[in-house]
Amino acid sequence: MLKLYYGPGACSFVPHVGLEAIKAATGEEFETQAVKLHKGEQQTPEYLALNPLGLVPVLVVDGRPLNQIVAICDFLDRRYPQVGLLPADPWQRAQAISTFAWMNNTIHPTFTRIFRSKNFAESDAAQAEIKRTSQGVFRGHLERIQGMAEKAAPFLLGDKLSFADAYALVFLRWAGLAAIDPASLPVYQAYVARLATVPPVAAAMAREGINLDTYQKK
Ligand SMILES: N[C@@H](CCC(=O)N[C@@H](CS)C(=O)NCC(=O)O)C(=O)O
Repeated sequence: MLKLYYGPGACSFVPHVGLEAIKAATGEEFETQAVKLHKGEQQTPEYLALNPLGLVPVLVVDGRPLNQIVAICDFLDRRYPQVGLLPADPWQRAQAISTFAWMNNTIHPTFTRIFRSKNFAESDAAQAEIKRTSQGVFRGHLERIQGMAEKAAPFLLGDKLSFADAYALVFLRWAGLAAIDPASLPVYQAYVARLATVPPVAAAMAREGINLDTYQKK
């Protein structure tokens, strides 16, 4: 049995979309548990037993917890290769993981510096500076994704929905929270709007109770 612990709108959306795609293609059911990050539910002893870092996502597979998005998604793809969430060809697969790893280990932590700047500096001035500089770096990454979206056919990695698409959607939602107007990235915005109508993506968004309307002008 598969059970995903997720935070609504958080990076756990990436394996969530994968699980919905697997369910649609194979009929494999999964359970979900929402974790209220703003209430600190990721810090309870029960949750820390699943992930000692106190982070979502966790995928519990037959009672065994698995942490880290890249590992979770690699596991899902290897267990259900027929769904095609990552390419089968070794070179194409490596290229897909290269993009996916960049999203997870570079773009994602850049947003964390904006969203949780208190974790990175003590003074208000230093936090504001981290936020400001990270916002510029984050935007640069989004522009690179926009370049990829220009060539989407119709998905980032070709003709199949992949984890990279789900991450791209998460980042554009986060851009809104970081006071970056998604309309200033029109090709990216149009690609994400299309993505949101793809059934596994729409199903994960509905369960998480999220939409694309996150822009907070500052
Ligand atoms: N490298 C981790 C990143 C996970 C992560 O940063 N999760 C965030 C949500 S997007 C979280 O749980 N934050 C809660 C907190 O910081 O307390 C992974 O790939 O799973």
